[in-house]
Amino acid sequence: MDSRDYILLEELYSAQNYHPLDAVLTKGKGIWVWDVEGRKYLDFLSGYSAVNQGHCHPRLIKVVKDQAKRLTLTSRAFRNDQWPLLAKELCDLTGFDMVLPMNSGAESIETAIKTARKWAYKVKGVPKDKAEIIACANNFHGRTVTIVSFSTESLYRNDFGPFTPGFVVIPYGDIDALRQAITPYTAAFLVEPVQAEAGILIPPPGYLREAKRICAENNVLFIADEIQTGLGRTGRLFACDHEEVRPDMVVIGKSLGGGYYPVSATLSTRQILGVFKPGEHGSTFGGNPLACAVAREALRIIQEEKLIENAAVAGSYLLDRLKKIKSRHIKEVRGLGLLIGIELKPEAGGARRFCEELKKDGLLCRETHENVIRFAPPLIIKQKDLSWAYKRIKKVFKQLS
Ligand code: IF1
Repeated sequence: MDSRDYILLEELYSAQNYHPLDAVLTKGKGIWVWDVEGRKYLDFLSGYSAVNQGHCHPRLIKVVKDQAKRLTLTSRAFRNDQWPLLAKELCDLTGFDMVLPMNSGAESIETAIKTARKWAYKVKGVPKDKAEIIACANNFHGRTVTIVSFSTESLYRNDFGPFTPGFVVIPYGDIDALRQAITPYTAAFLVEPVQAEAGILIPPPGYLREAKRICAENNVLFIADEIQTGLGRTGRLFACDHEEVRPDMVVIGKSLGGGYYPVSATLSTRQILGVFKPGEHGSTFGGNPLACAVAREALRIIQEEKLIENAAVAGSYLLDRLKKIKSRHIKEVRGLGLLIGIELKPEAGGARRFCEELKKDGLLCRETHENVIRFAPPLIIKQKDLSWAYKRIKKVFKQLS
């Protein structure tokens, strides 16, 4: 079978909830992936930052094999010998007291929402069913009905109502809007430290710090969604670290599973996550031994291979070079660590065609919304490979200009 055959099957039998680039991938190693015709590509998306450690990392292959032969799923009706170790290692790494394991990022965002609401009723004293959570316009926190209830993207919301009440949406980066949105019923402020899906939007310097201060002043939980920006992507363990902001609650996912397994988690203090009593929340696969063994190794790799430091150095190298590209199509080049976006002017004809051209040149990336090309290679990437990528990006801009 060739690419066309796979594409036909997918068009025939798969729900068309994506419009992928036509690269039918069959093999991955490190920063490279290969399609079924044997063409090699540099992965500049990393599974939307879920493959920070690179594809098929040998240490993860070994851990998956070993654990798969021992024990994969017990449910939390019983205990297992991996979750307690991951829980401790996550708390040691992040400085939080407690953690609740789930699978997808959305499930952990839902966990954070339920935690904040219960904390509001049991600790803050908000009247039952009156808790409000503030979120930002152009947010992306997942695809469940509750989460899209506070999305401002009609593509994510249309035809999925009725929606969950209790959310207030304010402009991203606007500190006065946050101050004004807080009421005695506000439980939490949920924010992405960088809005990746919205187009790699970095808030004004000091915004996160001031937001945290305002939340503390009003007994409102500051919840950081670090599912995409966390675990080294922006050149620090968490993107909030760039402003030395310590959230009350952090949500992580994606590369916590090393590109092998959906693993997400909500980290917080004992006072906050301690609101849960047995049976009030959970999931079949949350905290399963295979997921935890993979996550433990995924975290070790990030630390031992110094991926956070590399993201900072490699990211600023790439950003500096991209900023030098002269093209009438470029409106702005921005980024933090290895989370970088090139925003095109409306007259550039959309970011998709640049991604299609880059694919022909062996570089896989994707547009986010209409006009932003997102670059997010695995955090293991070396400078020589970034130069390889830069040459192609520069060439495509020259070609399409
Ligand atoms: C898709 C976007 C990225 C996330 C943040 C929570 C989640 C995500 C900051 C939910 C997930 C993924 C979802 C995937 C594409 C991708 C994405 F384009 F959708 F927005 F990365 F930017 N918070 N993002 O980025 O985590 O439930 O997916 O594990 O849905 O198309 P999840």
